[in-house]
Amino acid sequence: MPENHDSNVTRLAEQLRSDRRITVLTGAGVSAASGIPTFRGPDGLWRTHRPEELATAEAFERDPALVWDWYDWRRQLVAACLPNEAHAVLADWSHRFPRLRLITQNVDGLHERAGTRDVLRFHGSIWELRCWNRCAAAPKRWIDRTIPLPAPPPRCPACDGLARPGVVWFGEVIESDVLDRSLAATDCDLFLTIGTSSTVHPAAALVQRSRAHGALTAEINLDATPASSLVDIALRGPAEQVLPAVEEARAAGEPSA
Ligand code: BJW
Ligand code: ZN
Repeated sequence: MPENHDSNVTRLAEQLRSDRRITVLTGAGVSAASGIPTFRGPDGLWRTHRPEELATAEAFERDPALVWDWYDWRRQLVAACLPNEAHAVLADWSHRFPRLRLITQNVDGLHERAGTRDVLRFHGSIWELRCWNRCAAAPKRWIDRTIPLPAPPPRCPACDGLARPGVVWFGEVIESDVLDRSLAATDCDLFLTIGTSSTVHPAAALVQRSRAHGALTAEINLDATPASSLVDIALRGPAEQVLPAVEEARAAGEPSA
């Protein structure tokens, strides 16, 4: 841990107060300790799988069975994992601080399983499906937690056409309501970006936007990212250790009853 780590932990802990508008943005690093691989980096999913062959609408058009095989595998992997200490601290804060908003790029649902309220799912959910034809008779999206999928690729219950994973692929726009609420959440007092490489847009731009609104910004990450030089507080380390340390410092600084 860098020399100034402890003082930065204390500095961040002092910012965590009920009257503060706190916005948290999370990425794959937050779920790493749960056993869910990140995308980039030495053990990341993109080391062995090309994003353009699996995470684009063109890839799905070309080979829906291949894309579903990959999502079916990831759904089984995620189902076998549990939320970790990072999820637990953030879930606690979401109840402790009424003005906290949590935006996640993760599609795994672990923040919800840890008990976080009102999660904004920026890139959708691996547990939701959508009609590929966008037929009018089907709901916009529906939940399907069946693992493994009995006969991939799954079908739309309304038109019997292909169903697709309810996630946001490269080249696709973020759902307008989610984007609007996320942009609104950048108008905050403290913006915390955790476990994301800050390379995928528009999520990566949220931290700059919060800065423009005058927020104090902080990052928790194992490695340096494009956001590291922008933020006021950069805490280098695993989220599942740094977040409990920040929570411990916050609780220690609380006036006793
Ligand atoms: C730890 C840790 C531990 C590890 N503790 N830390 C502007 C500029 C440039 C490009 C664009 C731009 N605007 C749009 C684009 C194009 C594109 C984009 O951003 N490309 C760049 C990659 C170059 N963006 C889009 O296409 C987006 N759509 C869009 O903008 O629509 C408008 C538009 C359309 C067309 C043209 C132009 C504009 C959509 C992006 C969708 C991303 N989808 C994915 C897949 C989701 C579904 C699925 O899961 O299968 O989302 S890709 C993947 O990346 C996934 C993630 O949510 C996302 C971000 O990844 P994340 O979370 O940051 O993970 P990693 O692995 O990158 O990083 C993990 C980090 O954790 C690392 O830093 C580690 O060090 C750290 N770490 N263990 C703490 N224990
Ligand atoms: Zn349909």
